[in-house]
Amino acid sequence: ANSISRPKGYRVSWHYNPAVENHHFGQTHPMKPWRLTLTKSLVLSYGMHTAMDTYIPRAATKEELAEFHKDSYVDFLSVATPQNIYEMYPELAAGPTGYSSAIFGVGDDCPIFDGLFAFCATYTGASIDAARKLCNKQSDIAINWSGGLHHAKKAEASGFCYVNDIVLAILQLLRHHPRVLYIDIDVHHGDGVEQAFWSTDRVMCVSFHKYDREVFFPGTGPLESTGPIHPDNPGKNYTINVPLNDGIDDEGYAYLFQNVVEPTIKTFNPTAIVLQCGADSLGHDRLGCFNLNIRGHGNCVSFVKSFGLPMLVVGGGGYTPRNVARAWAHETSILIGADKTLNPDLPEFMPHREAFRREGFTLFPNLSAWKKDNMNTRADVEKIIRHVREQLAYIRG
Ligand code: ZLV
Ligand code: CA
Ligand code: ZN
Repeated sequence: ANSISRPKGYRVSWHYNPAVENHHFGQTHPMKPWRLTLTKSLVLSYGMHTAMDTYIPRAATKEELAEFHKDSYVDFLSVATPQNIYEMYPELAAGPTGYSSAIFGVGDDCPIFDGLFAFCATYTGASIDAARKLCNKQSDIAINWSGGLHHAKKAEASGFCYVNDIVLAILQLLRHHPRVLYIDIDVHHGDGVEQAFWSTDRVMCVSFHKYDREVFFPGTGPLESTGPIHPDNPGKNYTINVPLNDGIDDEGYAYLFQNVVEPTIKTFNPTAIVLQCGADSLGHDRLGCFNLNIRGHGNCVSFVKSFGLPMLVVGGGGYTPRNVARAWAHETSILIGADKTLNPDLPEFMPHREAFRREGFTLFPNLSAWKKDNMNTRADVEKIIRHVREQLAYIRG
């Protein structure tokens, strides 16, 4: 049916194994793999796959996961099932529902569900595959919408994330790339990636997020958190945090994003960029509190792409599935250079079209009109930009 010509002068690859769609965190859990089904449906129905190399990557192996994660944690993930978890760890049994204490971070946010290991190995396999295609220059921009699970730690699941596919992908990139810039526009702080590369000057981590230490998960990522304090530690100043209040809009976010990202790229001089595109920073997200529209979110992708560096693009959070799919389909079109020509009206014939009925069958519904006022003042934004510029004065690319 539809087809889109390949971008001129660069190659884009799409890494997706639909096996991720077979897994569910539980009926009431906000993380819905269904958003990936809807994203795929839009990408294919618009014909965007014809402009990319598409790969169905194999699952990551235990050995591959152990390049970052602790062996005992990988072993645990590979054997734990809803059936055997209480036998293996009786201390987890709290009562009829839930777990009492956290073993490897397992609990209500990170339940043990059927096929958990296959799910983790599948989304991670796609990020590792994407990174390898960038390393051997078979691709200039590699996309894995099923990845981006930025909270996972070396031996701990956290915030819906079990295996940190981003860390594993960056470790692949570091085999060929001297400096990797990580940028995270998920509404939550990218704490797992930050922690993994806290003490190195080869990876610079930049996260934009809602910050409220007491009430908003994970409670880390203040402006002052810029790496280790010790003057001899190479990671000092190689972390940038952009803490935000509720309700930031397209204009404020674009201004901040450009004034943080551009000087960071010019100073750090990365040879590759990893962009985490968590879509819970959109307005109307079930867990988020920002006010971005699909175009406002996508402008971050366009801006990063404009530097022309090898790019790994991953998904992340996003809890209103139809809007997640709209954002990631739009961002796919940006990455293949087709955003100006794509019809904003959704294809007339496509699987699951009904899921998009509520806001009208458009890629760009108005997501600004909702409960959150913008609590970020001009002074807050200028303070952040000033702080980042002062910080960057300490580093050399
Ligand atoms: O989008 O959770 O607030 C990347 C990502 O960044 C918490 N968790 C922790 C602290 C105490 N718990 C709450 C436990 C609740 C367990 C289930 C929910 C269930 C229904 C609706 C909302 C939640 C929920 N959980 C909302 N926020 C949380 C956070 C974790 C957020 C992870 C974001 C992941 C994929
Ligand atoms: Ca973030
Ligand atoms: Zn998030």
